[in-house]
Order: sequence, then C-alpha cells, then structure tokens
Amino acid sequence: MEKELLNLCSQFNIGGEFDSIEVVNNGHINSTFLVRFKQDGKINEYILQKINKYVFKHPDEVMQNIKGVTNHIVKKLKQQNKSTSRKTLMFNNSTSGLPYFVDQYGDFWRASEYIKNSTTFNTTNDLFLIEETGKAFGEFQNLLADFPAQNLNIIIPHFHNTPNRYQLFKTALAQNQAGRAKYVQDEIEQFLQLEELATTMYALQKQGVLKLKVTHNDTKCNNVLFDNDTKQHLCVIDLDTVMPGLIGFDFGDAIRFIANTSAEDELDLSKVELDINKFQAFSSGFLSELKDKISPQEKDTLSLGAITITIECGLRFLTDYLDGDKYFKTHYPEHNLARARCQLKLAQSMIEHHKEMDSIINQLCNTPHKSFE
Ligand code: GN1
Ligand code: MG
Repeated sequence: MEKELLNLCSQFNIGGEFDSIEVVNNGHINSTFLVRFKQDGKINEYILQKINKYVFKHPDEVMQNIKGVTNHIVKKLKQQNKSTSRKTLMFNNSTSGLPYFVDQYGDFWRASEYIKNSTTFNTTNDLFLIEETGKAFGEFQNLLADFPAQNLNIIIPHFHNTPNRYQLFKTALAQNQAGRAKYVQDEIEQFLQLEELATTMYALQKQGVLKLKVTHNDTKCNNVLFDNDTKQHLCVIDLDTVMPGLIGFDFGDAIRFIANTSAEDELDLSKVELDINKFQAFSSGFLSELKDKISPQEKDTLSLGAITITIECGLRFLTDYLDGDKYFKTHYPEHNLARARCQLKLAQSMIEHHKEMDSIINQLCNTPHKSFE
C-alpha cells in the first residue's frame, strides 16, 4: 500500500524524503491518507484522497466544480488584499495537468496540502464556535456570490427538489416494499400535511423569486476547519457536493444540524427542539459575512429554508424506511424511523418559532454585528 501511495504522490509531483503515512478515518465516503515528506529540514504534509466512485459517478465533474470555486475564492481574497493562507483547500494538478489522477483500477485520486494547525468539531454547545461556523459558511457564500453558478456541474440531480422528494415518498408509500407503511400512518399523515409549506421555496425558485447560487450542500459543522489555538474558523471543506442551489437551503441544513437540542436520531422526542440561542449565534456569524450580498427575498426565506430542509430530510429518512433502508446507513432496524420522527419534531418546533427566527434575522440584518465572544 505504501509503495502504491508513494507512486501516487509522484503523479502529483509531491516528493522529498519520505517520512510517514497515516490513514485519516473521519469521513464515510472517500478514503483519505495523510502523507509526510521532509524537504530542506522541514516536514511537508499532504492529503491524498480516493474519490468514492459509487457515490460520485463523475469524479472529473466533481473536481471541475471544486477547481472552479477554489480558484475563485483565491482570486477574490487576493482582490481584497487578504491572505489566502489556510483559507481554502487547494488541489494539486497531476502530471497530466488535471486536478486528479486515474489509477490502473479506474479510481480517481486527488491531492492537496494539509491545512496546518487546524481542527474540526462534530457537535458543540459553544456559541462562539457556532457563530464561527456561521461565519465560515457565510464567508464561503460571500466569496462565491459572483461566481456563475450555472457553470457548475450538477453532481446529484434533484438534490433539494422538495416536490420531487414528495413524489419519491408517495411512490415508496404505494410500493410499500418493506411492508412497513402500516406502522407509520401517523408520520405519513404529518408529512403529507406539511407538503404545501415544504414546497414553497421550490415554487419561489421556479418563479424566479429565489435565484440559484453556488451552494455547498453539506453544511454541517464538521465540514469547517478551525484554528487549533484561537478556535476561529479557517475555511469550509468537503466540497464534493458544491452545486447550484438556494442559499436558504445551505443555511437551513446548517441550522437543522447545529441549532437543535439533541442528536439527529434522538429517541426521546421531548428532548428535541430548536435551540433559539444556537440559531441566533449561527445566524449572527452567517449574516455578518453575507447580509449585504443576499436579496431581501433570500433574507425573508432563511427561516423557511431551515423548516423546509428539516422536513425534506425527515421525509427522505421515512422514504428510506418504507423502501427497506437502502440509502442511509442504519445501525438498527428502526433507525431511519427514529431519524424521521426526530426531524418531524424539530420541524414542528421550528414552525412554532418561525416568527421569532424571522425577527432575529431581521434584527441581525439591520444592526451592526456584535460577536458572541
Ligand atoms: C447525508 O452522509 P452525510 O452525513 O454527509 C446526506 C445529506 C443528509 C444527511 C443526513 C449525499 O450526509 O443530504 O442531510 O446524510 N448526503 C447525501 O444525516 O445524500
Ligand atoms: Mg458529506
């Protein structure tokens, strides 16, 4: 393995005196290695990654998107006379001049410099970190605000097409492949009642009220790098699902994940709620970077984006439960159902707090930024 990996490094013109290789085990999708070389008395560290070709059918298109957005981020930072150091992932070209190398098995590999002295969080109650997470995603959107989103490849078609997600749900219900529909009549009914609300954003997009922008599509806090010492954000990582989308959905998915009182699959639903302080902290960071770059319609629908994505995600879990757990990895038979119930409860809590969320966003957009430090 070591020999193969070293050969791959040479395909990316990475070299020097070999020091060590480590397997990095923090992703469910790609295979990742940290490789170290000595050169002129110092250690250079690189990340070598094999792209999962089952999940990503066209890794070349994934890399084309990533190259486009990372080059744009560097260009914008330079224009603003800001340092580019540790502010984006940058991928090496291989000897063929492309940002990937295809090995003898048809696997796609990519290489980038390791971002030094950085760390990630899977979950946190620290409002400072939550605000920094908001800043990281806000800054990402800010730097890409003038990137032509229509030039991006569609990596996963219909990813946040909520009416399409409802269609797939109804098909799963009609087919009832796992024979589970009878156990979840209540949940089915609740999701159907939410359909009109959950498809509003998509309708606004179709009407041209909400525009497609560059979106990240996996805005969880563990996709942000923080400086190890200051705990300030550095940059956003995991750019595989960068595609055209709605800003409200990136915002909403981040809120779904970070601004709640429980895990995504909490069984005790009495523990599941929107945490309004976390909502405020994330929104404060996000809008400090972005409030001048988004339209009034985008601002007005940020909270609706959170509600929409939470319902959509729950619906995807319930669909998969009805299909017999084919898409999401599950750790026990009712896992997808537990996740679906949890998202339903969180969505209901968000609906109850809809006005409060809107008024926090309004206030943040109309007053100077005040940090949570
Ligand atoms: C999947 O595997 P992970 O956690 O990166 C899913 C997201 C869902 C999330 C729910 C490509 O993301 O859309 O929000 O599960 N990613 C894909 O936990 O379907
Ligand atoms: Mg991911």
